[in-house]
Amino acid sequence: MPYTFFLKKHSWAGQAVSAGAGAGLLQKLGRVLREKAATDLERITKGTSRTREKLGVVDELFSYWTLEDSEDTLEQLEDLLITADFGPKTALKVVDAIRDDIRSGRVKTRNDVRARLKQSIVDVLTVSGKSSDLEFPDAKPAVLLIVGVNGGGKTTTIGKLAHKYGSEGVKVLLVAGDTFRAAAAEQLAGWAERSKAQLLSATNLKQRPDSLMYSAVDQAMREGTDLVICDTSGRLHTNIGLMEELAKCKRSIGKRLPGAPHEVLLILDGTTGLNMLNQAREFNETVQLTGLVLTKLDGTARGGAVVSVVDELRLPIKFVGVGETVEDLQPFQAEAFVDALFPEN
Ligand SMILES: Nc1nc2c(ncn2[C@@H]2O[C@H](COP(=O)(O)OP(=O)(O)O)[C@@H](O)[C@H]2O)c(=O)[nH]1
Ligand SMILES: [Mg+2]
Repeated sequence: MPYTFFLKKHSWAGQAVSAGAGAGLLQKLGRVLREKAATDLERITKGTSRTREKLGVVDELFSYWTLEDSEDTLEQLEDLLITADFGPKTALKVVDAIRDDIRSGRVKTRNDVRARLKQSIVDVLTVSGKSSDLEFPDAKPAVLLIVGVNGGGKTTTIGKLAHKYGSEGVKVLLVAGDTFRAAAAEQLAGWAERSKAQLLSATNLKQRPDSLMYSAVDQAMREGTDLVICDTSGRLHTNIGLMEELAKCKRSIGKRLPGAPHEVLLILDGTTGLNMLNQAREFNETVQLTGLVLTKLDGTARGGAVVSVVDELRLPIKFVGVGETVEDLQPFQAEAFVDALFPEN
């Protein structure tokens, strides 16, 4: 694997961070994450096996490639991409890009078409004008709101983020906004302890998550905390009442600190198929997402579906989860992801 390529190509640490005292620390963290990303490539490759098996047929298809029959091949390719969860619109877009290049003479050989396919997917995954880094503001604290359906990996991702930032000396406060289940606060408390982050959880059963988040931001402002990460209850994107509650949480954070939350990240379970798209639409509508985190890429992930989410909502994937321990979070890198789906033999 050309690890150095990824290190050179991506400026994880460089772009986004401009927070006053926190900036240096957060940039340093970026470097740590980037180095880690290289060594974990293998895990994504292992985890996306289900999608890759489906896409393995693509190479078979290309083995019969002739320029004269390219239209046939492209139609079959479109079908294959749809089977691999890309969704019809995105599959068509990817194939159209190749078609254009065949017409203009830029794509001629089997190798050309394969390379163009990969590039075409990388292009979809690279959201122009949006950083795949966390975008921290000048304001202190930076506030992240983490949302998603039940079991997607919200709390685990928060634990991993707390660990990464905490181990670099960033002062982190975790907010147990999943007030529905007592076990949820306990789970977050465990992560707080492991990552030596502070924790704020409801003191009584009546406390609503929006008021808890208001208090958390208030506390962070008073205590000079760098980063506040708010956990939320998992909710079905179809549950209007709960979705409205999420909007309230967001407003209440902004009431205490205008401009916050600075990032609203949707956690997507990498093993779900196209239902991801419906989830993403609804959450985006309710709380205006700033980015995505794709979890469980070490499992039987169906990576294809996320391509259509990025394509439709133009939201960058900021991180991928590749396991259950604190170390298993890495910044998203489109080239690496696509290489995992279409490995070079
Ligand atoms: N294999 C794997 N499991 C994960 C990953 N992220 C979360 N999980 C597991 O998924 C389950 C649900 O995670 P949790 O964080 O509680 O989800 P939440 O309901 O969204 O907060 C737990 O068993 C986690 O250990 C990941 O990247 N890889
Ligand atoms: Mg949770």
